[in-house]
Amino acid sequence: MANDAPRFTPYTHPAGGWGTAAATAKVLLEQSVLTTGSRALLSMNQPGGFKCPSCAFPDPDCRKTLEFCENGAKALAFEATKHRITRAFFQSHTVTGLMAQSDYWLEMQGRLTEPMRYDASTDHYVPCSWDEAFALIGRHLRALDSPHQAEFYTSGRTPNEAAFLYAIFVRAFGTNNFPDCSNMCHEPTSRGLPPAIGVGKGTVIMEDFDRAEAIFVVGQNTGTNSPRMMTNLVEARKRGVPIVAVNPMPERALIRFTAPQDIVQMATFGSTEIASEFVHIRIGGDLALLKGIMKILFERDAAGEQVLDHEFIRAHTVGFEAIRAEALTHNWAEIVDTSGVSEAQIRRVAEIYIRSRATMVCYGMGLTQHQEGSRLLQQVVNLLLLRGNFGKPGAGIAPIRGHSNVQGDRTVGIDEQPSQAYLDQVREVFGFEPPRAPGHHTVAAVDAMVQGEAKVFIGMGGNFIRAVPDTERSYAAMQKLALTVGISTKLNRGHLVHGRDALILPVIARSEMIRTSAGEQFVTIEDSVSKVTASRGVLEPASPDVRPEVEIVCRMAMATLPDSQIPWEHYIHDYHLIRDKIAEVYPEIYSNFSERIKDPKGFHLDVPPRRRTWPTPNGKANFLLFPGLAVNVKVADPSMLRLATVRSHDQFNTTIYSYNDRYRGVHNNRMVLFINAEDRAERGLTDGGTVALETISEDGVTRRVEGLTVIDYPMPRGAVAGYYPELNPLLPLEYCDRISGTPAAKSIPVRVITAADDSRVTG
Ligand SMILES: Nc1nc2c(c(=O)[nH]1)N[C@H]1C(S)=C(S)[C@@H](COP(=O)(O)OP(=O)(O)OC[C@H]3O[C@@H](n4cnc5c(=O)[nH]c(N)nc54)[C@H](O)[C@@H]3O)O[C@H]1N2
Ligand SMILES: Nc1nc2c(c(=O)[nH]1)N[C@H]1C(S)=C(S)[C@@H](COP(=O)(O)OP(=O)(O)OC[C@H]3O[C@@H](n4cnc5c(=O)[nH]c(N)nc54)[C@H](O)[C@@H]3O)O[C@H]1N2
Ligand SMILES: [Mo]
Repeated sequence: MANDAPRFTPYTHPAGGWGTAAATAKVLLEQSVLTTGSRALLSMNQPGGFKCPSCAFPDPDCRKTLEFCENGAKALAFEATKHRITRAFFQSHTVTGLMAQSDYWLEMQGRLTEPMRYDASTDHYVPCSWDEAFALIGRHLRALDSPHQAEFYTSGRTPNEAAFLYAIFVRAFGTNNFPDCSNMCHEPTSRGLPPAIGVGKGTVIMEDFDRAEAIFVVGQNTGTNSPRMMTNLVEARKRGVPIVAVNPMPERALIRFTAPQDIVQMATFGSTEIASEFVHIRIGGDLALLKGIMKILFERDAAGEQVLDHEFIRAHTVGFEAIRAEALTHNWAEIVDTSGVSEAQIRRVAEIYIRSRATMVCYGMGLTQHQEGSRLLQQVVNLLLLRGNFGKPGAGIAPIRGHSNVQGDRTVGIDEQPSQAYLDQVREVFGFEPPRAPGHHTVAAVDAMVQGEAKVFIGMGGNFIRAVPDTERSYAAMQKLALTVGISTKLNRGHLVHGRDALILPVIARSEMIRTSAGEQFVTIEDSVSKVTASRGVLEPASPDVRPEVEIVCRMAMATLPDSQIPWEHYIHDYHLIRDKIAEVYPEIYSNFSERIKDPKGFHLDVPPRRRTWPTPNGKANFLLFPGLAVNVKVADPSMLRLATVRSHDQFNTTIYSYNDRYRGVHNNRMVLFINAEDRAERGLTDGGTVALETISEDGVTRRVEGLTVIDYPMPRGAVAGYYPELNPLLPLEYCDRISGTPAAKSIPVRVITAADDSRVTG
């Protein structure tokens, strides 16, 4: 159909608005859930209802309107879909056959309905009972020479209750191998911020958006990945608050937005200008921008202007002199060259920062996924400290988290480097000695598979193999394992790239009811601003044979640790008992959990920097030095381009909802390369032509992706972009942040290969 032909037509309307309304209706219709879906939408993020399964952005306490979010609705529609995968489906497809299908096709098959076991003799998944499945897991885990030969992955949709028990089970089994989706995501936040301010979390709450006098949105595609935050940005702009958007891609919603909740704006086709300054940064140019702003602050301070909060700096911080001296060493030519931003614009941005008495910096993967992501974030902290932007209304650092409960999972123990204090509490409360040595994060887990050290992989949600770097090497490594287990709602690549034994264990989803012998249960979620709320599903489970994640964790534990003294059986039925244990293990933040969670609005966990208290070793906020302007290792090759792998508007991580990316004007194609027209012309390429990309690396491995359509796009010179996960084969496993191990998925050094290049090589 002509309609399905790939095409690129620049999007010139405001983001949001009627396009959003239409897209929501379409997706509910396609998943055949128009009535149940819209009914469920009414309970989403409402007191007594369930938490949106999409992103981690908080929902407001007091907005009267239905919180309407196109991508939240999509996530729900795909979860509440009428389509089902039954045993007949697996009977009619071999795993090899399924492997040839696209991620989109796999997703469209619908919800998993019963446990399945891989049968190597026929290359089919075949039905197995839950008892058999747990027995197989127990057998494999008990047969290992060491508990460290197993990897226990978590993805951030898993609720607190399941994650907490999973952490206890795995530690009782004997390892800290907790690769987590956050290891590919906000780990630079978790590791980079603690030495600076004492916590690895954001320091703002929802109300701060209403009090901020300037908001920075750096390396985050808000309109697509945290659409509910657009409401806050629109409201801020209406109050006249300047918004500085820093991004190599002029993301449409950061330029102009129509709030779908705003009846007047919808009726009049009105819209709000979002960014008062759009900073078209080079990939990896943010450090230079930050240093430029700081240089201006220091120079104006030296000239006697009141631009720094000296009182705050004196009372609360250490390390000021060193970072000042370093920032002043950089000259404008190098700052402008590295950032790609003019001195005049950096001065305008600095002026906005200086005039604001309360500034928030929100950021996403555009800052975290670089080789020095953790240290880059420490420079964001430096900038904020200079004007005392912590512990006052409207100010602070705001990592915009990904998965809806990714922050919560970390809080309740999913951590490969747990603190000794937590381990002591676990010993105290559960009466066993947990392992003390650090375990594997995601990259280390893949490496252990490559080295042949890992034997068992258990995935609590997510799509590990499709999310990790170095696709080809990772697939091969995964296939060497003795057992792989996918605990999932939907079929994904992770079930098809499997070990010798493999299980698919289908779960009850966020929007669905959990009923046990003790009655209906609810779970809890912690959002990006450390607010904990209850989530109660309202829909019937996808099939009678799907199970809650809590039950699956407990039964894995019972099958693996038959002598365990922990009352796993009780936790299956009564989630209050789990929350009581969370309160015992974390008395400082979770005391009285069961009582406090009764408040339908939830409660905030304590974040000490909000009180200007710094749980760092020296009890101060630390200015941390990071000399230079580069966040990635320099590559000498003059043909090099920096590739950012990003999300389209129609995907949730590895889940592909469609082949369109409305706001970027792309239709029916995900194999695209966004490139600056001059970079394109210099390479003799044509707009709309087809090329391959190859990674520039020194490890002798060829990493190449073929068949990418070239699209002229307003990218800065030297920067290109394309979609994750299709481009993951280009990302070397070792190419990650030194401190946090987070893959540098936003700055892969690549070169473009054309058919002519290939014929020169071979001819
Ligand atoms: N609908 C939807 N919602 C989601 C998700 C989803 O896939 N779909 N995923 C969830 C998850 S797990 C996460 S982590 C978040 C991700 O949300 P985001 O952080 O918004 O994720 P990305 O799309 O990876 O890209 C972020 C932005 O970084 C920019 N960027 C790239 N390189 C640089 C750079 O060097 N500097 C700067 N300043 N910017 C740069 C890109 O142009 C892009 O706009 O969203 C969550 N919410
Ligand atoms: N190149 C590149 N790679 C990246 C990124 C990038 O920007 N570029 N981003 C990284 C980031 S930020 C992240 S967070 C990771 C994402 O990595 P993951 O979190 O592992 O991936 P998802 O695609 O979110 O996982 C989707 C699967 O989760 C399962 N699922 C959905 N809901 C539930 C539920 O309620 N319970 C359970 N048990 N299972 C459920 C479904 O089966 C679905 O197929 O990818 C990372 N990889
Ligand atoms: Mo993420």
